[in-house]
Amino acid sequence: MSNYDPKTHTDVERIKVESNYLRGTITESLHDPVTGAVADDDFMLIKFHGIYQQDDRDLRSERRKQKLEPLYSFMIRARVPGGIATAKQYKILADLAKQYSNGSLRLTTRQAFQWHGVFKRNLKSTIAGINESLLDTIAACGDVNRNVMANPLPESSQIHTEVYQWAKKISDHLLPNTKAFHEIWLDGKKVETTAEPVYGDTYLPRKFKTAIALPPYNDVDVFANDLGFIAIVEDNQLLGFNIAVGGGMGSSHNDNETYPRIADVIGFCSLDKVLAVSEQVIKVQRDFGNRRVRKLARLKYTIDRLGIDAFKNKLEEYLGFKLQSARKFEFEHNGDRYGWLQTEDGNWHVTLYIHSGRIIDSEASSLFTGLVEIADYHDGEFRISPNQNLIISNISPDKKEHIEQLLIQHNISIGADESPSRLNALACVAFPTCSLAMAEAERYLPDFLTQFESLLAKHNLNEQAINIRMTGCPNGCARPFLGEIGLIGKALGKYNLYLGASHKGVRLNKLYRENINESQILKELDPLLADYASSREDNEYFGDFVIRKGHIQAVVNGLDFHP
Ligand code: SRM
Ligand code: SF4
Repeated sequence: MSNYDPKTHTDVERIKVESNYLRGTITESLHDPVTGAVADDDFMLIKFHGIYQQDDRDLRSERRKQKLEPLYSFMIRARVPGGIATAKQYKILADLAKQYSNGSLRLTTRQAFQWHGVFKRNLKSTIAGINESLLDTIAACGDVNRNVMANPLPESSQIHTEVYQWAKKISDHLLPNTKAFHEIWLDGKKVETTAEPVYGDTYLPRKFKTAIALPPYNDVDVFANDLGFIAIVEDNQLLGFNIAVGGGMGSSHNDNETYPRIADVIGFCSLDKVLAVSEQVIKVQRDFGNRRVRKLARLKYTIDRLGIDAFKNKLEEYLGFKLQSARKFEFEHNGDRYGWLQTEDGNWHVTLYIHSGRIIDSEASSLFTGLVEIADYHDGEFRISPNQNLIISNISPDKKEHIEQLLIQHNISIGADESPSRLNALACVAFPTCSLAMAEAERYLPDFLTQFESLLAKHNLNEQAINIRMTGCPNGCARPFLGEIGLIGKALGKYNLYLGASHKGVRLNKLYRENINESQILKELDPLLADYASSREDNEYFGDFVIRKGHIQAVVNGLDFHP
């Protein structure tokens, strides 16, 4: 039975239902030589295959003047559960970037790899190459469950391995059933799809995100996810997971119907119930999510519409059993730890600082080339952190020295020379590739941080880590509403300033000043930092301080986000 109602549902629902399980006319679009773009409906469908059509926004007006169509190209996102790739895989992915994209690889805030600037004629070869590495792009985007995040820290290795395996299992379990991907991109045999057992023919009303956190680390920002699993460990044994539902960051400026929301913890499930819980949460959202208004379609709105208790009851009805009471847990922070670390097995791991996850050669560092050389030599893994950094993991003791030398030779940072605030800062991609950007983020953050560091120095706060998260729009791709300082693009050079999220990712921030430029932002922060420097308590984070001192109200419930 289809969920589709042509009278009330959005056009995206029509596109999905008419797509023959995500096939649409993608193959025809790929062969159309007249344009660098794909057909309108395929624009939406390719997302389910891990691909976004974009155009270079730096060149838009020039091309318009020349009466040319925009310079279309595609962003491809791989599905990398838990962010783990082998060095061998990394090498393949980097080679593909060199051959087909703009020469960079991008690590995302959800532990995935992205290629930008791939032209239509190169799409199939790139996707086939990714598949040859034994990774894929299926369901990396689209109205389905996306890349499942997990804590990539090697310290807690045995539990980490288990948690990672759960990320992979959940990710695989929730993959769409359709074979469209293999047919279109890998010239696979045509196999008719007759059903999508989990999703149905209209898939989900909106994207769906899952993460697993391993306390005390909340680097995955588990409460920003539609579905979060929080590992409960006793006597070094993984017992199961607390379940958190209804997180999300996306919102629109000046639209109080939309808001970021922290997920609610609704119970605990043992390991044998994890897949059932993930599947049934999806099914409740599939059946009760809003298909009439896309901007209100995420699970967080479904939950607030139904009420959390009614949602939980519905979920238990779908599950056929009751969830156990949530267990105790405690998060310490949501950032990364940099530099070298040795685990009990004798292996080494090094967390690199990668500015906004962009792996590219520049004047400052031959990062791209250096990582390829390391990948050639290394036989362990490359793990992507949820904060856009890279961990070269499982380096055997005899290989450490050479890898260390390569890092130095290519001027690749392990965070030693960066300020704590820079190390904690995140920015989304924004210009020039993101079609939704209203202001710069990745390209502007380094300059902003230089100004901010001067301000910190003025108040003797250089050693204090303050989470700054900047995005080019309120969709929230760098989880800016969980930043102690959130800067969210309003227009070119103008940002809304948000304050008061916690360092642990358990409280949202709130609007402090609207539509201000760099000098105004610094002017607003100056007295707050002065106050912080003089009257903070021991170990008090900036986000907690501004709330204690009444500079801004605490927001733990998304419904209180707007004034
Ligand atoms: Fe995002 C849309 C980039 C993580 C919320 N996001 C986009 C698009 C695809 C723009 C578009 O739709 O045309 C951006 C592509 C830019 C580019 O050129 O690469 C984009 N999002 C990213 C990445 C690459 C940001 C980064 O700097 O790393 C992240 C890729 C993650 C991944 O590997 O899957 C990314 N996006 C997020 C997150 C963070 C997270 O999930 O932890 C969020 C907030 C959490 C959430 O989903 O609520 C996020 N992205 C959005 C939204 C708002 C969704 C909503 O509920 O309203 C959009 C817009 C949309 O879906 O319509 C969006
Ligand atoms: Fe684009 Fe906005 Fe996401 Fe930044 S937050 S990548 S500008 S959609």
